[in-house]
Amino acid sequence: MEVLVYGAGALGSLVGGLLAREHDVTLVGRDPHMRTIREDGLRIDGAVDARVTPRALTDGRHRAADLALVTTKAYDTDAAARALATGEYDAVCSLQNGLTEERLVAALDATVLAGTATYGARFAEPGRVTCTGVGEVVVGALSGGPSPAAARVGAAFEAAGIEAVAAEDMPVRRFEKLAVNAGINGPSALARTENGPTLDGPAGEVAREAARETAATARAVGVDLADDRAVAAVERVADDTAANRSSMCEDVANGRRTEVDAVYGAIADRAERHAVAVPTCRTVGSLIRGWEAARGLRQG
Ligand code: KPL
Repeated sequence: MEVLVYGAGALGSLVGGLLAREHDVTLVGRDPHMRTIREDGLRIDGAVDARVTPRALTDGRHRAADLALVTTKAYDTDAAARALATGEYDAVCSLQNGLTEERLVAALDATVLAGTATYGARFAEPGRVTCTGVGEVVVGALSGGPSPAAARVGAAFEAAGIEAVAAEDMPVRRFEKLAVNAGINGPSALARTENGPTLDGPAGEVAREAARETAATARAVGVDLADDRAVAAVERVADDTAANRSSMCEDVANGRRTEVDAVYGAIADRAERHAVAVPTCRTVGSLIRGWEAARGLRQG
């Protein structure tokens, strides 16, 4: 299968690199990472060891492939969609945080699939990414139900040795993932703790309440996510990734813009439309936005 990975950060490089063991992969990212991959290949270390030679581009416009995986930060989704709209893809699948798929649907003619990935990835240096935990990739139709495109994508992942599931319940899985991000990312960034201690320490109740509020919001938009399932998902991921720092904690530690709008903004917008109270998500979102504003990281 020909696969274009748009957004060769840590997760995009890891997933693209693993796929390149079996498929024809093109990574789209930034120099010096892309230049190093062109010159020396891509090295994966940690829980998986591999050296692969995917194509590495800094411009993802006017390309064609069977599948485009979108792995950019959520705030770069519109730019990714504009670039992908100049090319041709049978299917486009998001592996991003936040509910980004609707934006891809609005911009693209291709079949847009929803996806989640629980592989842990850390950018080590240009040309090298570390797998900090073997997980699984789940893909499926955005509105749920069977999807031949998702089945093909799932089979392509499995052929490359990646644990993959083609799921028919993506609506609930998307909100479950959003609950995990709401529960772990903001509290861990504010407490500056790894995922495990975030749940075990004083920030744990904030994390669990953010998950319950996300579940209430999901139910208000017609997605049947129980509070207990959302909280259990947060606790499971925090446990599985106990020693890792969340992407938001890393962003704050490195003085970078975060995905606050894609996580807490997405919950608050939907909650407001359906008169659901989400005070914890609003507070966590405001604190992270305040941190971004003080550093000039917010646009508009
Ligand atoms: O997606 C994540 C992130 O760090 O952005 C995990 C590891 C699941 C924590 O929410």
